[in-house]
Amino acid sequence: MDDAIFIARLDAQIIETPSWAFGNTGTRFKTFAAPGAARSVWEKIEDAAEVHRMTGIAPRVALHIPWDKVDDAATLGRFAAECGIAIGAINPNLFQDEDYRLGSLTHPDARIRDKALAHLHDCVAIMQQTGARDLSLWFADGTNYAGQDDIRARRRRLRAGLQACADILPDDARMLIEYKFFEPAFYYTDLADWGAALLHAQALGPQAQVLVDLGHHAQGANIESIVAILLDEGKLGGFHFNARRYADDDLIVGSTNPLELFLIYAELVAAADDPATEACARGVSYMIDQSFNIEAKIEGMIMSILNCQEAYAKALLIDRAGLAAAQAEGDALGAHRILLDAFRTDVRPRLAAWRRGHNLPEDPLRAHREGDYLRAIKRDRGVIATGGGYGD
Ligand code: LRH
Ligand code: MN
Ligand code: MN
Repeated sequence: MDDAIFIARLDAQIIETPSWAFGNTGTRFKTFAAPGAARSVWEKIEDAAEVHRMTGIAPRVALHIPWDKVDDAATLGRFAAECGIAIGAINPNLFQDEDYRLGSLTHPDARIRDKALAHLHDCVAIMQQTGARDLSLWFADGTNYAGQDDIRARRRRLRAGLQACADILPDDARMLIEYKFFEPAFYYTDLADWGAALLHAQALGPQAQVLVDLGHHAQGANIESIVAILLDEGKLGGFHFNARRYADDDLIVGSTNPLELFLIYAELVAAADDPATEACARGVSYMIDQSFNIEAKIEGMIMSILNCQEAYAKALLIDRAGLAAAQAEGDALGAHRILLDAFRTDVRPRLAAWRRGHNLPEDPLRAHREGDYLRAIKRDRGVIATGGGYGD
């Protein structure tokens, strides 16, 4: 690929960080306190801005409401701008309230469904005041036992709630419907897979699209093919990037599955060059969804961002003409080798050059580790007490 195009494509790649990665989080067994971890939404925004200063490609931070206490959204939006970033997707939390024991929008009781809808209303208001474009929807709704509830009735309640949400969405906004194959429900999940999410998104119209969280699939699922299908339907709205080995592990992106990450980017790059899918591909929101336990938070996030950029850069280098020719000839291994050639290319020198060209630190991880920001937050924020986990 021509160097100028390669650089222009890298310039256009923007990845959003999640506010919830910067505070102390853990597993249900233990939350370890990290020195300097963010204590408020303001500090989370400052940390996200540090990730952007180091990498140059993370200019937005997603919020999770009410994990992030947002009393004055407009002021928060201005604060983010002063820090050099913008507010990204707004994630309503419809899973941590006593009332949601049997579901939120799917709950058998209309009063609880209305409560969930009222929260969606509040989140849309935050979008309007912060200029956020995406409402990112994940529902923990499901059942634990066969017969616990009527599956079709739940599905209809969910559709009605999603439709009510679509009705209040600003014209230029999108609702991204995320799926997850299990957890916290263990028998039936109302949005368990991309098919369930896609059917709702298709019924709701152009503002509704599907969000793919890499950690939300069964072992061995071919995520890149799901990505290709959603792109082809014009319904891929965004990603929650992370890595998994077992379930929803939320590990550093590309740490367990670099080939898979590359193949996902390969689909995105191909779709962006195809007039039939270009618009959808270029509208995709790239977001990270991680919650660290033992890792240093900002450092871990920088690593995730860099791993995404590396996978993307490799995907840009795929010999598309050669691949198309090999595919047309039915040369299975020839085509496969073309993909692997790109995957095996060491793009680090080119990415270092790209950073030099943008006055960014050539080694963002090192610059952060040795920089003033980390020293200052460790000194000023200290270590805050965390929950133990089970039994607390
Ligand atoms: C659920 C999920 C969803 C939540 C986030 C914290 O597992 O992926 O996106 O909002 O984690
Ligand atoms: Mn997610
Ligand atoms: Mn998840």
